Amino acid sequence: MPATAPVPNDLNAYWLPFTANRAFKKAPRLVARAKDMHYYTPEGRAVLDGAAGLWCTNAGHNRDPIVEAIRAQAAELDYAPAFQFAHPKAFELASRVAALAPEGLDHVFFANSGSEAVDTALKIALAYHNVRGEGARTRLIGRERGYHGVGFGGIAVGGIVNNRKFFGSLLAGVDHLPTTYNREQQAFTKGEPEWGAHLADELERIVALHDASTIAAVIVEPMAGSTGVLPTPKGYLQRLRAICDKHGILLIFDEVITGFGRLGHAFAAERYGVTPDLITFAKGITSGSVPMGGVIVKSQIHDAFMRGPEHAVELFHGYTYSAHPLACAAGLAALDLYRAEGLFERARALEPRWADAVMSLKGSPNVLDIRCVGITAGIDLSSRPDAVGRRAYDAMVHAFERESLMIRVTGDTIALTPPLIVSEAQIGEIIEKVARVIKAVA
Ligand code: PXG
Repeated sequence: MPATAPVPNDLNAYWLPFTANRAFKKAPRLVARAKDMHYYTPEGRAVLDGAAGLWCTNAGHNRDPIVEAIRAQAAELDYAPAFQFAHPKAFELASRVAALAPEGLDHVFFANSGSEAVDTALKIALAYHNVRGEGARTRLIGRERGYHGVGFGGIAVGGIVNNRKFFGSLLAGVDHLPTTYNREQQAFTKGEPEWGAHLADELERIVALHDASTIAAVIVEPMAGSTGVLPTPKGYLQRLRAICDKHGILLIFDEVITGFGRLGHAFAAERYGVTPDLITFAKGITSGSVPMGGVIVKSQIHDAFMRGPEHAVELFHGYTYSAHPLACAAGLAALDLYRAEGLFERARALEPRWADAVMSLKGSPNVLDIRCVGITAGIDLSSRPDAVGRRAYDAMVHAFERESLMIRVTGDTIALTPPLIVSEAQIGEIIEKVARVIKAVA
């Protein structure tokens, strides 16, 4: 076949990420267009978005101000070298992000995804101890059932078996806190469970085992999204903060999902009144419209690098597309939109109504637990015998094909996380559709 031959309707070449490729290619699920709360299939069928894309389109889809900002930026400056040069919007966006972060987190390093943000944060943590003369602090502590993207650093500190077992021995010197989820103690809790703060004390055990002088950082999600919406127990993050302080360990909040309004605040750090040393973000920064991620860093960490000869690079790290002009333009427009429409406050105000709505699914067939916090929910279904993940997979397919609803599933858990513009009527619609889906896969 000549190299220029057209390849119409060929599904073969594209290897889809985190997807059952063979099943998908037998019955593809395509979306061609989107606006606000809906996708549209190539045939024009409207599909209600119960997942904000992949937890990212917090302002809804194809919002005019974001579309316009990207269009204008593409016409004005397509690319600027990220190393040794910069463009004005990179500074503007960094300042805006820092202003949203807790006091003291004043510096922003840009990446292009959550995975890159996590690897960046881990590397800054290691290098920070190094430049301070504590280079023996190389250990990184994550948590079981944590998800920190798919880079080698992220899967090493992450706590998902399938993300780890195929890829070798990963980073040396990583350890994990236990998961904070316990169904017996926490089932059907709205918001943060009462039980489980003591699990933070496991960090003391890890410190005793390895010695604090070998530990660089602890990384946790304030709410574990990917493994099925696991809100941290009341008081847990405060305890983690105290133990980290006691031992000179940096605390990283991975806010790739919880950032930009998902839990009713700019960052979950604000919701919990706990200030980490670094915050990773991605997804909602541009409302999913252009890839972007980054790390917000405490001044004292940033400043530790700012020494040595002034012509010398201080941190040997960065990406060709760090602070890409299109992403910066989209980010500024998204932040303007969040502010103009009060979407973080809206999420906070809607949370009780959302929680009541999702809890109404209690008693539906096979529902073992429902958790919710902010505008998110995780609904655990019992597994089909000998086919873990099959019931939720069937639910996802049925929701899309028969109920015109987009949901996310992980294992046998349904995750709901609609854009923050979701109306009360649309919340009702999502829940009615999910109720029918759960019955259909019983
Ligand atoms: N950290 C956290 C906490 C995440 O949730 C990443 C890092 C990695 O981000 P990137 O941009 O590299 O994918 C994530 C991503 C799901 C789902 O449905 C979750 C994510 C991505 C895709 C799907 O659970 N989280």
